[in-house]
Amino acid sequence: TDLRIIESNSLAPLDSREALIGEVLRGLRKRPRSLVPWMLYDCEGSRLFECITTLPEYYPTRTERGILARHAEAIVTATGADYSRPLRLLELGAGTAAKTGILLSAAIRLCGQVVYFPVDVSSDALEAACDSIGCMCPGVRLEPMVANYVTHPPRLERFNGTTLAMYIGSSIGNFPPAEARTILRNLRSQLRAGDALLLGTDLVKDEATLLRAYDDEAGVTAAFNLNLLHRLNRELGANFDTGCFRHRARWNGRASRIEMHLESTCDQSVEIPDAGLSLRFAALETIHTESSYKFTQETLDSLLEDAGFTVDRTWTDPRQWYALTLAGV
Ligand code: AVI
Repeated sequence: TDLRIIESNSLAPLDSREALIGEVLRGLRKRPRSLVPWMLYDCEGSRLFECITTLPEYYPTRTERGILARHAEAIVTATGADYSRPLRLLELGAGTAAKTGILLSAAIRLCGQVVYFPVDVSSDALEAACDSIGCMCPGVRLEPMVANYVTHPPRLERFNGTTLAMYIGSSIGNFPPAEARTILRNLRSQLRAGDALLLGTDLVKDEATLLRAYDDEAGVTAAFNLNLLHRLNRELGANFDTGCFRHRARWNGRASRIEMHLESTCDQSVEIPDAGLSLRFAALETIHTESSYKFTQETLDSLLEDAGFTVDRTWTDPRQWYALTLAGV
């Protein structure tokens, strides 16, 4: 399949070296120090994230898959699509499309003609997505696109049927609220009356469950977080001693988010030659590397409404840990 490529510069930039240096300068010279989540996803980071999704403590992936498996046909039906016309499934941040096949199979059963339009910054991930969807749902037409959907929201060509946009995997939760709203507003501006959005979000729950999901027994999430320092060592010639930083997961109840930090275990100096930086870290000082926002039905509804969507229906699991919300334009 041909990949359409749109230049990108913020989510996980196609030219990551320049952006990496820019973010290191922006985030490590100020206090409190912070870096941006896309930096976690180099090759090793993406591999570690795939491992995280299978951990016993990391419930979001399997909970979302369970909701999809149970309600896929109801979700497609609730879009109100006219099955005499084709159905287009646009997926933001498709990744490897591991869960999307469930919805596409339901769409094929209900509506003969289905077009799958996955958008992702990683061409490797898109190729994997198209391979797996090609096998799982052979009747689906594939139109993949490499793009940064934050800076360059995909332009949708006119289409003689309903478009269902999917943004699942709780990825919206890794953006601060203002950015999340912008992403959804931009997406909405590409949709037309009758089209719909399916949004996957993680819900607020007891703190211990949340913390376990981001600080697992086997230490995979710790390795995922610390890999960011290995990446700066590999790509920018930095000399972080990763034995002198430790992974911390915190629940910030006021902001309703889990935060991942890297905490310095002692007073130390670090050089990052390719960014021209010399840094001093005090013992217990942290670098905030990721936030993962958790929603309630109310905060979810207002996020969608502020972005101009109307909430149609939410499907959840028996414990109400995770939500898939269908919203109209
Ligand atoms: C990709 N994203 C939805 C994950 C999350 O849960 O926020 C990233 C992650 N970070 C640590 N574990 C998983």
